[in-house]
Amino acid sequence: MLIKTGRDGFNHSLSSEITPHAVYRQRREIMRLMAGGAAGAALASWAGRQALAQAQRPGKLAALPGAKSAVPGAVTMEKFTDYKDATSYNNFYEFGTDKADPAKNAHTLKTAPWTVEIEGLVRKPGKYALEDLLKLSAQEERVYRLRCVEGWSMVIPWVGYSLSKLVEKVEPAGNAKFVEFVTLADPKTMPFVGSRVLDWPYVEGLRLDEAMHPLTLLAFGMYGEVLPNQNGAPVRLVVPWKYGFKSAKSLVKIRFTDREPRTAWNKAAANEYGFYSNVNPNVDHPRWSQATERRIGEDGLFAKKRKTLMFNGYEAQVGQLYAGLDLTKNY
Ligand SMILES: Nc1nc2c(c(=O)[nH]1)N[C@H]1C(S)=C(S)[C@@H](COP(=O)(O)O)O[C@H]1N2
Ligand SMILES: [Mo]
Repeated sequence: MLIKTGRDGFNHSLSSEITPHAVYRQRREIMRLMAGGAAGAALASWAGRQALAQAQRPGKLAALPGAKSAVPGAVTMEKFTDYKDATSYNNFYEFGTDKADPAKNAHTLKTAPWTVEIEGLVRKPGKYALEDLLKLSAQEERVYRLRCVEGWSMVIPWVGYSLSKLVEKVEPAGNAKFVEFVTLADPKTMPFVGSRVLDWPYVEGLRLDEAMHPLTLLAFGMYGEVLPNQNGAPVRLVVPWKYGFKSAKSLVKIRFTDREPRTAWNKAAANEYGFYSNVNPNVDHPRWSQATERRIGEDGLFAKKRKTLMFNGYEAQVGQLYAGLDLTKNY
């Protein structure tokens, strides 16, 4: 029988067996059943109620729901990475270079108040408060693969909207060809800003047409909640067909230019990290192969590596952006 013991009124020995990811998916299943009129049966089960209670807040952060995206290719059906893995295995060098560092150190990041400044070759420059950015367009859920150049990948349900919505609103000038993304570099709250690992602030860039592609996501949340600090709160980019480092976290400035921006990784090692950084299994990183990847959460003894897909599996959607470009030279 069910004994109410835990803080949230449920039996903890049982709840500990349910991962946030599992309950999140269960909740979606419940929503589906409810829509189909089978709500009674689903909700009658304890597991269902547990799922509903926990999954609404997998990380106990503020809820940020998004409607399922209708953008072609925006929702992969692959299994989500566990919320716990997605929030404890991170790259966010401002908080340390070890994968566990951001989860340990990023609590010092102050995410409110937050503004994103729009500048450069644009008709409507200015500072946009996060609250206004959040409301600029409807929040969508996008389930994207994200592949790191180091050879690991995750599948994450992001919440946000196409960056193109913001770009259209600020009206780039006719001579704007590139977009530069500048992230926060605050030595007071970011312990590794000042270290020599990178030339701070962390800067990334896209061609304007890449920035305008509907899959390029301005993300405010994941797993139905606002972003945890270590994942780039309060707002970041997610560019699913490019290596993870293109997806700049904790954005403070978006600058429109007529020249290809110099990016943080390109400055650090130009021969290893080109401007395009499209996921391409046929172009090795100078120090290792990019042919396969390890999906985070599948690292058991018998876990097989996965073959990395061209453009991380988004070739049908984005391949035409690079027609005529030599992808072995433009890596
Ligand atoms: N500001 C900033 N953004 C960043 C990074 C960083 O170090 N600083 N790392 C990048 C890299 S290398 C990757 S793989 C992804 C990782 O995102 P995740 O930790 O949310 O999975 O963030 C990217 N964005
Ligand atoms: Mo990365």
